[in-house]
Amino acid sequence: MVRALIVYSSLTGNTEACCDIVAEELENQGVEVTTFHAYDAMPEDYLSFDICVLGSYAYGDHGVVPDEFEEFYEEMAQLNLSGKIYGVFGSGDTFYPTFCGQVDDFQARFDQTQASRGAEGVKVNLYPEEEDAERLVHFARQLVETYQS
Ligand code: FMN
Repeated sequence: MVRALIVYSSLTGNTEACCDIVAEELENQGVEVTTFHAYDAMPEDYLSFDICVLGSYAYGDHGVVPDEFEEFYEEMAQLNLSGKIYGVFGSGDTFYPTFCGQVDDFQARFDQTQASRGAEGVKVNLYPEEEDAERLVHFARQLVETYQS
């Protein structure tokens, strides 16, 4: 069975709602899903999974990685995830000059690990509305399709 790990962080529930949509669709696609909060996860945890997913909100005026992901983000630089598929989603607020910069930052980090991007990152403005949910479902399906191709 294909296995996916989603590591996420959410302060006010928006990213968590995105995470639930992604997890449900991965399960619909027959994937066994494990979900860890950023506080309880280390980048090495991805080594035991086929599909590596990360969901984070944006923090700081330039959309940077939130505090609880900082160590994780730093440690990702030493990780080799070649052969694995990854995908990043996140929530932010278009009010800020840099909208969802954390999604780009985490994608760049995953690229350094030599994992393959299975789907383009999804940036959600605040809480996922219907159209966002569709993009997140598509994201999850694409991750599985890329893994299987
Ligand atoms: N969103 C952005 O897109 N870019 C930012 O630079 C940014 N900075 C923020 C700084 C602070 C102090 C706060 C409170 C929010 C900021 N946000 C920014 C918005 C949050 O990322 C957004 O509200 C998000 O939906 C929160 O997700 P959560 O409900 O999962 O915690």
